Amino acid sequence: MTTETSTSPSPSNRAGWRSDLFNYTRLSSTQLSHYHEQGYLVIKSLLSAEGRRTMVDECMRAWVSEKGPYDPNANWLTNALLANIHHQSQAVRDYYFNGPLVDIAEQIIGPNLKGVTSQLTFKMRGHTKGFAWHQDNGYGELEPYNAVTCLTALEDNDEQTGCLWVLPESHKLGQIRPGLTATQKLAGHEVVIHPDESKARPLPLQAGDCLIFSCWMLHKSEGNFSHDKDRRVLFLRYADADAVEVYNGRQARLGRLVRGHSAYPEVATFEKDL
Ligand SMILES: O=C(O)CCC(=O)C(=O)O
Repeated sequence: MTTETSTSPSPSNRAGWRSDLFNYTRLSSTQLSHYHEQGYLVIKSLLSAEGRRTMVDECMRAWVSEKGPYDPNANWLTNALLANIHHQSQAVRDYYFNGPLVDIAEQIIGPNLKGVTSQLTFKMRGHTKGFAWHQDNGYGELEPYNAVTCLTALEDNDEQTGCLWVLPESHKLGQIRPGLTATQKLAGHEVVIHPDESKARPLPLQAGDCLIFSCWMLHKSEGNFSHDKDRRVLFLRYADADAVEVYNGRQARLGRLVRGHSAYPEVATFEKDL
């Protein structure tokens, strides 16, 4: 399911950043039902053309300075991920902390919210390794189980360049524990689930569109088999402000509070002045 956005800024946002970079929207009840029933939703045009340009420029500066040119011999995670991109890009920081996804995450999760992951997930041309079927909660189980992953396309993508695939309604399976040890997780082992793929569907996105899905949604992507196009996505994740890391002695997940309040003082102050 895809949806259109309006361009009116959220009344709840504070002043002081370039809101012309983003298109604000609220989910309709039909959209919310689709998200809860199917486990995912595509939202059109959350980035304006200027927002996408600014974000790509800032992200590429960070990517090139850290990664250099694509190296087929590098580890797959090195080639695919750049963590904490909001530390290096103002446009990402504004989008993550004050952009339209905050309103959307609030509608799904509730009034108390934190941002728990920001990273680039890129498959530059030549990068033909995909991501196997997994749940994002399989890489790091957060509770409560209502965290939302948001993948914003920085350019048009499709099956050739390695768009996302989802298995609609698979979030109803609940938490799947892939059995990786803490050491394997730290070493970057890949979570691999083998579901019945007969109902899987590719979700090509246009630049500026955002695919959101549940922490239990099974998703995968193939590699980028284009010779002249990159597949660049901004990956953000939001969770309840009191969400804990089940795999880490149920300690509070650190993440910037973007709405409401947290019972954990370490969350209330985390990246507050960033
Ligand atoms: O970027 C992709 O193609 C897949 C990313 C993904 O599945 C993830 O980071 O959880």
